Amino acid sequence: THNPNTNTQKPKLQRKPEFQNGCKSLLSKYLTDDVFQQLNGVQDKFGYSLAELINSGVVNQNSSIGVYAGSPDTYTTFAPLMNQIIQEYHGYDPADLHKSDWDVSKCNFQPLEDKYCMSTRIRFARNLADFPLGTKITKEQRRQVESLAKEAFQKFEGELVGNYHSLANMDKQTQKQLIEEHYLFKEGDKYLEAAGLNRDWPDGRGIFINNSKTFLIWVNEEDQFRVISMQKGGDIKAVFNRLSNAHTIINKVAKFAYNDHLGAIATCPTNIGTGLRASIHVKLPLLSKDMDTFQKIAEKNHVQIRGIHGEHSESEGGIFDISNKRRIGFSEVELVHDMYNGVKEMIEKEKELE
Ligand code: ADP
Ligand code: CIR
Repeated sequence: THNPNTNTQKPKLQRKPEFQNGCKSLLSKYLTDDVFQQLNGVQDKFGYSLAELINSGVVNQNSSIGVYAGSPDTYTTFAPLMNQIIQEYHGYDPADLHKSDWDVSKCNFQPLEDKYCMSTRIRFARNLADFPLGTKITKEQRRQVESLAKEAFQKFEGELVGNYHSLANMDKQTQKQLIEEHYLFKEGDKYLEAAGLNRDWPDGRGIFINNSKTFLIWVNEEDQFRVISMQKGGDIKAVFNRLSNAHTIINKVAKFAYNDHLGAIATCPTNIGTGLRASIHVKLPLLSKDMDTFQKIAEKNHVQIRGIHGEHSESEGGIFDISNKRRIGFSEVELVHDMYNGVKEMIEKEKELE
């Protein structure tokens, strides 16, 4: 059941929404009375309002962030709120400039042990310039994005060659299997729902899969594109190398929303900049019994701990998704190193406990 109207909020709220006791979202922290007064009633260049920007965090009080942008311009128009969220999450200042570096030869690490590392995945998020983001996009525009993508997929060569599968044409069993195997996005995320990102579902959504199932592109989920490289085991360099090649090719055919300060524009402020999340599914049955120590190692290395079926999911069999937390202020090479350092220290600790 997807509400088709979740993103058509009234442009001006009558009063500041309430946040429950114990609500820890960055939205609840930074939507002060002053910021609310200043931004209530304001709309960005695509007509996106404060009400739309914050609806997910108001409806879902257990959000960690609580906002989704409506267009590249949301970040500028709503800067008094967005800058503070970005500052706290990434440690990135309004005057900072985005860095990018995809030079795989600068990765000075060896593959991590397959005994602990089940699989490695690195993705980056992108959205097209000149379109609103998925929160505000129309059905027609979403279809346009999908058509442009399908055209571009035809031009892939070598290892990247594969097929596009539209979600609307996919049978339920295939969909379920692709989700379980960690290839495909889930359906019905309540955070995305409240931000209007599930409107017209499954229209315009789909997944490109290369022939060896090591290179994927999600189309029109939270971001218009999630470009993904993944394979079994802990050979981060191989996964990063494939993604780096794909990045070069894709940038030749698409014009993405981008600026020198924010880097690549993403729907969620956690994904701006590189849009890069490098993760390993790591087996840590002993370390994870001591969540305190586990968390401390994570924080020290700027990595995030997620469950095995993605964000907001649980672990299974002591396996966790460990990934770089920051996506901006550091280059792709540096962020992959964050993930590597975190996982390496966690494996070392696990060995001590064996
Ligand atoms: P993202 O932020 O990249 O969109 P999610 O947390 O929503 O990621 O996870 C998307 C999917 O990718 C989930 O099915 C998750 O289990 C899978 N995934 C993430 N990291 C890995 C990994 N290292 N190996 C295999 N699957 C992974
Ligand atoms: C939250 O605030 O908890 C959700 N809106 C998710 C935030 C970060 N994750 C994401 O963008 N995938």
